[in-house]
Amino acid sequence: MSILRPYGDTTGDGMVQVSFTLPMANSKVAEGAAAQLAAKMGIDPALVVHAKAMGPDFTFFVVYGRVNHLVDTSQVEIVERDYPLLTPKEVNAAVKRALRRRLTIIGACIGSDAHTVGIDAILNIKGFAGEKGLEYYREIKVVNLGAQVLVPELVERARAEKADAVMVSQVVTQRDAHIHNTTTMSAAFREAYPTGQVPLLVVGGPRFDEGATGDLGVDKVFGRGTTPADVASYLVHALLPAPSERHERTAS
Ligand code: B12
Repeated sequence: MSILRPYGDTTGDGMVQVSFTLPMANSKVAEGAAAQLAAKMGIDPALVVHAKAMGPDFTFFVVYGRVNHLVDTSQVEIVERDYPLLTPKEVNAAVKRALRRRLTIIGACIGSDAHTVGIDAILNIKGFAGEKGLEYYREIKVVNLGAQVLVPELVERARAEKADAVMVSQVVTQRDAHIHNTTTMSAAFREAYPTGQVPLLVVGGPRFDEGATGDLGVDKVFGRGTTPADVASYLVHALLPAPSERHERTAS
């Protein structure tokens, strides 16, 4: 069945729970304002189940209620992985066969962002979700620049290392910092490199839209839950010739 309603207490009852903050002191009026907002969001009836002062001028709310909207799962648009998932051994073999040198990738958290846990999960040997990070791959050289790297510094280092791919992490989304920083980064690479020679630009973070590559000016966007194998397999897919072409090249 493609048409669904949310589930709260019983199947199909349409019940949801939302939370938000209003810039008002905690009071009965503030609770009424929260209920009014929820009604305008299509939650009816809306029950304010939690209200807590966040300092003198703000209140945090949790509202529980019924939405009238239906979800049509046949209309959902997602970005599917369109390349095979490879083991570290397969990735190493593919790189060795196609390049006859190691693949160099350079990673960083750019701008003021100091959230390195995500990119370290992908790059560091300790890895993520039971998978080892890209440092574990013999045929991949990882240069991890860490936190709060300035874009000009990243570009300069990428050139010095002759990086095949640049991996940027952005976790903070306040004032759309992740979008501004990423578009600044991709523009800087396009300006610094001749056309057709820009390294593969990859960005990741929990609040990116994976379908936004065009708007961000990057080759690939990875969201929450990404694992090192997803990324290593993508590098093989995007940077190396397809297996049949690889074979032809070796044969000729
Ligand atoms: C740990 C943490 C911190 C630590 C960071 C330590 C460190 N060395 O990273 C510290 C305490 C320093 C910190 C500071 C701040 N934090 Co903080 N932090 C968090 C927290 C709790 C967890 C983040 C995390 O580590 N997740 C685990 C990793 C594994 O997940 P991930 O980052 O999503 O990464 C995965 C994917 O997204 C993807 N990925 C990520 N990057 C990349 C890159 C590439 C190339 C690829 C392929 C994939 C990829 O792969 C990863 C594995 O699957 C989050 C809340 C939360 N629960 O998420 C808040 C959170 C991110 N922080 C927040 C804030 C506001 C801050 C501060 C501004 C707080 C303050 N007022 O000082 C500062 C900012 C510091 C700065 N200059 O950046 C907010 C951000 C809100 C927003 N809308 O932007 C959050 C969401 C908390 C909240 N709910 O308010 N924080």
